[in-house]
Amino acid sequence: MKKTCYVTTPIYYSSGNVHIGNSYTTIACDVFARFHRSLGYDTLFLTGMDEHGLKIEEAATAAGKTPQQLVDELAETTEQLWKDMKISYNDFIRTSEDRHIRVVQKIFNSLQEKGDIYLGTYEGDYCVSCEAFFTKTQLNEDGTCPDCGKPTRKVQEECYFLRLSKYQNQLLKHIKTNPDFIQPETRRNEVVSFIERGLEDLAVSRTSFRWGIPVSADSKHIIYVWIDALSNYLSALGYLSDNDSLYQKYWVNGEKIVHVVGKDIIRFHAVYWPIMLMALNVPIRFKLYAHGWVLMKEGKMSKSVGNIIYPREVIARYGLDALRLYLIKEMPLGNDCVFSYDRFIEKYNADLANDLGNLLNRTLTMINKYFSGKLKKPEHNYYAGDPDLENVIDKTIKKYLDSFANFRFQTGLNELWQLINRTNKYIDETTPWVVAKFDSRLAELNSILYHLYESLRLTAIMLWPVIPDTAETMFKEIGLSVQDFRYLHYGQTKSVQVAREPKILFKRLDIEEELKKNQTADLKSLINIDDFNKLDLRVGEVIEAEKMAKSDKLLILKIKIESEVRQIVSGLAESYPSESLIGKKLIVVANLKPVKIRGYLSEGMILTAEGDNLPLEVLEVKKHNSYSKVN
Ligand code: ME8
Repeated sequence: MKKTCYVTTPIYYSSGNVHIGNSYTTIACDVFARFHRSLGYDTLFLTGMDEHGLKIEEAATAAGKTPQQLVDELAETTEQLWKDMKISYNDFIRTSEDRHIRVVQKIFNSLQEKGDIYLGTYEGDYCVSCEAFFTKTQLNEDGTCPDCGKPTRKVQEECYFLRLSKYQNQLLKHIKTNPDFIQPETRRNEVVSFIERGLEDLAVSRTSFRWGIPVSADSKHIIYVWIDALSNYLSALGYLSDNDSLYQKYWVNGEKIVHVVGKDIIRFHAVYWPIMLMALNVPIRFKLYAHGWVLMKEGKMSKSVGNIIYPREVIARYGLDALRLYLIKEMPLGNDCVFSYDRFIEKYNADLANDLGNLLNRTLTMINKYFSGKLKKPEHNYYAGDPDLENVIDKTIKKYLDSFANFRFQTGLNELWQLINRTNKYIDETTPWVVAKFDSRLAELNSILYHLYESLRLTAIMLWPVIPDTAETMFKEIGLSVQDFRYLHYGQTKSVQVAREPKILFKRLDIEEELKKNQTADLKSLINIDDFNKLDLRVGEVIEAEKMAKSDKLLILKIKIESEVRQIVSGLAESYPSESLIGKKLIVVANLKPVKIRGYLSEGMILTAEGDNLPLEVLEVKKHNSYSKVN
């Protein structure tokens, strides 16, 4: 029987928020699933959507839709995105599906029958945005949510609780006897100290909204999102349903079970989920990998800062594999990584265009030029450096197998790039173009190119989980009709036939050009008309202008707005001689709080245009005067 592997992503909130950060989780799981499939594991890869809760109910009302309509639309767009990103999931579970609802209700009932869920009263502070309750000590000083900083609401309601405290010691024991249960170790230590501080029973139902799964015996209560959401990992396997064969195969008797989550949701997976399983007598067979965040230079991606990058925007410009490789190669397990277009383009040129693209192109060109596309396995080595290259290949394969099996993709890829670079160096050392000048050295030339070929072939196989499209193009180019992963050893190829006209896989990008294209991407976040209406813009006529003493840039202007004369300090001196402004009618922000600039009062701001190495230019009106409206 084949070994099994069950890998899951978190289920995404139905909020249309799939950006490059949370797509990292899904891509990483895809790499893990493909890797295990390539090794012959019977792999089940689950992803899906977390569709219940107050936030979704409110978003649907605001959009004039029913919650079901809203989540249906978002599920469709998300699934399409995953398909376009070559995510090889086997099942897409949605928490609004019957197959899930039935199981969650049974889980809840069974925990209640056992006495592990009981009815009580909850009093405390609730954050709608994070759908989380907080104790007084957890809130920020001003009473706002410690996670998102938004205001919290005081609530007091009857609700059901899950007895966490009862399982505290059992959970600690499990974590301590299974050191690789939570990885990386830093996250494991955080979880242990959280549990050691003492677990409070967890509120697991709500009566304040309707969009969710009702407790079957007490339907005014809705089962709170985490019990609902976490159960997806079992409901998708048919647990507690008529046909639980997947549950038996992948969970009870499975070889590998891996949940992958971002660091912000570790507690739910490392504490609440295993306790639910203990209470249900389901064996805790999973490992938890907690990854860091994809950040921007300024910090977190957020709608209010306006710095969110969506995968489609990157893919449209640089292709899917460039995005997949960047995210997987830049993210060390457990830490954060930073996404910036300058680094992205730099890595694109270095890793893809130079190192990998060149190796493929140089090798295939030479096999074509010297041997009309065909090679034979050499009978022995000729060049003294051959064993070294063969050793590097062997070592890389070992490290790749070990690190990818343990979710350490960055480590594995760094090794793989060392092999690519070693192979490029091997070309420079062996100088095939010199060897080719001697008919007597044909067998030696064949051997050199065969070494290059084998290195490329194995590289393509190891790259397949990460950049499947590129690897498959490489397979075609090097004449592999099937992706035969069994031959993950040097020297397994008997004869070679490569494509006669090699393709250029990745063209070098001009960094300056590309960064220019991104400038519009630096737009500030969206504002609504109410925000805009807060600005009081007026036409003002410059009646006096003088340069500020000891300043190259600043002018002190007297500006007449209707009957009032204002003093405004503006940085126009390098672009306009002071007298040239007199009489100009400019646009002024008239309700800016007055400030002192170098001791001079400034009561407003002049609107200007800047950029593209041009001098600052004031925005001027010709016909209108200071009684005209500006909007
Ligand atoms: O948490 N970088 O859903 P979600 C990396 N529904 N990962 C990020 C990220 C970033 N910038 N931003 C978010 C939920 N994530 C729940 C899960 S599972 C039973 C329920 C990750 O849509 C985040 O850490 O808010 C999480 O792992 C995943 O995206 C989904 O987040």
